[in-house]
Amino acid sequence: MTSVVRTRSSAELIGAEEPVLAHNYHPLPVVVARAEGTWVEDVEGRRYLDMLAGYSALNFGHRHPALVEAAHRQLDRLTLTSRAFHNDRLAEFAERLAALTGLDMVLPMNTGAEAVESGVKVARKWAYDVKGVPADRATIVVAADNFHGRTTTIVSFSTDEVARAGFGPFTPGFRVVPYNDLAALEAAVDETTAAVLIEPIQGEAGVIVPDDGYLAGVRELTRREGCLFVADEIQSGLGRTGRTLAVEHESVVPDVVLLGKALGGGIVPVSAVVARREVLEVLHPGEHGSTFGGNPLAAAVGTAVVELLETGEFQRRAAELGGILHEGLESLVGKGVAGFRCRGLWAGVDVDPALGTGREISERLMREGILVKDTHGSTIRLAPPLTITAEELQGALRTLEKVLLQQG
Ligand code: IF1
Repeated sequence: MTSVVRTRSSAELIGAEEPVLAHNYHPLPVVVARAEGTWVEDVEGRRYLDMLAGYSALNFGHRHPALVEAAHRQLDRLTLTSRAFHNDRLAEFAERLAALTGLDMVLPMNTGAEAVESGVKVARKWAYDVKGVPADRATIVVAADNFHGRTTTIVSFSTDEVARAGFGPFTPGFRVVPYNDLAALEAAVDETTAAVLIEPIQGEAGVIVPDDGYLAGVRELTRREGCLFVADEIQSGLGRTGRTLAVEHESVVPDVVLLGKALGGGIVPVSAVVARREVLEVLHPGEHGSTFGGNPLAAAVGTAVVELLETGEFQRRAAELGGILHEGLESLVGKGVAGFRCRGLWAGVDVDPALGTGREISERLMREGILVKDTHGSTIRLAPPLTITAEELQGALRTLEKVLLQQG
């Protein structure tokens, strides 16, 4: 050993972080130091099964060998050019991502919020240039309890007061309707409507799966009314639900699909707006961009992610293992679980409030070696890496059962 690593305890690191780090998060008291596949290890060497997977940014697990190899290879060759020049990795990424999603054109960005912002801008520009909406009159219809990110424009159409309060003035031009309600959507859409922007499954809201027919209904309605269907698949997409995109469960092809999270393989932030040509071709040089969007490292990792998804293996695993997750949760209903929603390897579990808040359940699971994250109230969400084995998943379900049987 030539270098000495000074190890610090969890308690020391948690305490040390407090004074200088903005307090916009309240993490579980675990300090992760390394990870591989579905497992993470803390600074004291304790191992945990990762049942959150970076909010689905780690769909392929931590440090998937094919993704790490792609990143290493690219690090040794070229990392950043800016879009002032071409790079030799971006075209392949765009072509393969478009083919994977069944759409025509790709606008590369970095974070999810940037993909949403870009989707909003492109939808508005399409409304003016193609649909003929009078200048500055375009509206976008969104759903209540949405989560699309944290920028000022995006929180402008959030209905979560914690995410909004104190950040006004807000961007106008959004109409909010209840989720999973086609009649309300129809009433809100008019000749000014550029787009309907929804999550095919609402993540932050508690993994809310709409009724069968809703997504197909949104597709039919937007086509009939002459506005765009923009699907935020940043969390639901890329294998999570057992399909490449969650909209595929209803054989729907939106006009615009927003991708992020897992597109970066858990290595770098990579997001994209993927759309029909008629929509993305409204952008001309100088009208939109990003220093980092489409950089060669991101493109190399993103291409490797697309390559993994092209095999269909991860979608298949999510569908099959989703069956185990569904059955396991079903067997816990009435035994600490008040209700749950599940699609593929993604579940929102409402714990009986008498047993504790979602936070308390998450802390108990952490002490049993399982990492999850609560959402509102007594709901926890489960979204393990799609590489999880049946045995690991069954073990996690047994641990959940044990935790639910514990004291109140
Ligand atoms: C946080 C939730 C998950 C997203 C959808 C866009 C974005 C997200 C559908 C923005 C981001 C995050 C961000 C993270 C918590 C988180 C989240 F709880 F809020 F809902 F994943 F479950 N569209 N989701 O879910 O992407 O800009 O973050 O890359 O703490 O804000 P981003």
